[in-house]
Amino acid sequence: DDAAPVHPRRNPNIIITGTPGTGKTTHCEALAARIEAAAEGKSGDADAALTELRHIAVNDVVRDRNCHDGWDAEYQSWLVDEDKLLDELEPDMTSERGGCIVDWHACDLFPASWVDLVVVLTADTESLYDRLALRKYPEAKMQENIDAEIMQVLLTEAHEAYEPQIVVELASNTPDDMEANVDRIVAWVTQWRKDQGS
Ligand code: DAT
Repeated sequence: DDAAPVHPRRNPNIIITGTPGTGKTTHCEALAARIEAAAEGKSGDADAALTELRHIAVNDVVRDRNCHDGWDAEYQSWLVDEDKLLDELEPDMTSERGGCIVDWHACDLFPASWVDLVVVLTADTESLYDRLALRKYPEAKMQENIDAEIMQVLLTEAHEAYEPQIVVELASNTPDDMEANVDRIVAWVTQWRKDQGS
């Protein structure tokens, strides 16, 4: 029938994903600042919907709650235990409050029922190269990430795991892009809550 889907939560859960260096942390920090301003009542009415959002930095969860089988020195990253990670995230992601903003360089591990929006950040090869070079990534890791971006690995992963209408690709090449993207995400959250009547 035509009945609107019933959501198990008051606020949308959002995955912010993309190849390392595309700007996940930067976007999430900007969003977190907007959430804080909203909580302090410093922002306009449009931001009222933001006060119940929370940023979950998955990298910190992996590190602090031991969701890994050690550190891969060559790739300079954790060997992630995805089952453990999902167990740790489940209480927040399935809560009635919802509103989790999760940033991670993969997305298809999260059950579709947990996810209301998937933002795939993308960057030009040149911007990405410069950003990863600044991080002094090992050559193999650098090349792997550049290749993944060119081949749109994250976008494909998102499209394979989730309904097309909840996957958005946003360019992240300039600070203006970032600001526009954050505004778009805020507007989307506000609309989602209106649609749910929450
Ligand atoms: P990620 O978390 O996806 O690995 P990041 O947020 O740490 O990426 O960003 C990597 C670097 O690139 C960082 O120095 C900030 C810069 N950056 C990210 N997004 C940008 C944008 N839209 N415009 C300009 N610089 C950006």
